[in-house]
Amino acid sequence: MMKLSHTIAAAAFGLMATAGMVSAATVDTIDATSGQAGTYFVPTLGQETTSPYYRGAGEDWGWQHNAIASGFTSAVLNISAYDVDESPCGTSNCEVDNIEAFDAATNTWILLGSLEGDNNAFSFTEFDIFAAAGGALIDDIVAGLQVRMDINVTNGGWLVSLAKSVISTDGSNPGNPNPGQVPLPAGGLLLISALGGAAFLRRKKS
Ligand SMILES: [Ca+2]
Ligand SMILES: [Ca+2]
Ligand SMILES: [Ca+2]
Ligand SMILES: [Ca+2]
Repeated sequence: MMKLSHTIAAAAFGLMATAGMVSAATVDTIDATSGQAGTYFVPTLGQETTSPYYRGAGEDWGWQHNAIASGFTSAVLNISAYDVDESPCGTSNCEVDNIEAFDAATNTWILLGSLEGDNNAFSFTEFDIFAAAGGALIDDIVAGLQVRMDINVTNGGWLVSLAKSVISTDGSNPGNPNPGQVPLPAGGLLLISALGGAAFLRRKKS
């Protein structure tokens, strides 16, 4: 009987995990709507190559995630970047944008890796922040992880913008890499202005 109930509990847990309903699973998204001072997340799709969001070597910046309750058994950081011109981009001097997270216990920034985004598109780069530095960042995730980006560590002339930074635990889905507020597609705007223009002409004629 004992064994059977354990089996049922394990099966129920498995079902919940499959459905993404495990209580520890969390998604924490930092973007323009978070309103953090000193951050430059692109608010709206279409602003990704405009100032102050599209930034170069001397314009490094960082942000802070919210505290996440302990108990998770995996955690990844997904950063959505626009226009990362990483290898292959010629023979030398590709765009290298390093992502680092802060370990409070040792008062050091830990290198997670470089962005591997697409040219002229938003895409996620995923970093394992649970296994990084032998688990040294787990307590920092619980406290609220500090993250920063060193743009162009090789000092090239490349530019990059970010849409969001997402921590997801226990396999939860980080969502869409695009900036939060998506405007009407250009076709929709054209249709609306065309309809408006037609209505205006009709009124003038009548
Ligand atoms: Ca830099
Ligand atoms: Ca490019
Ligand atoms: Ca730590
Ligand atoms: Ca670029």
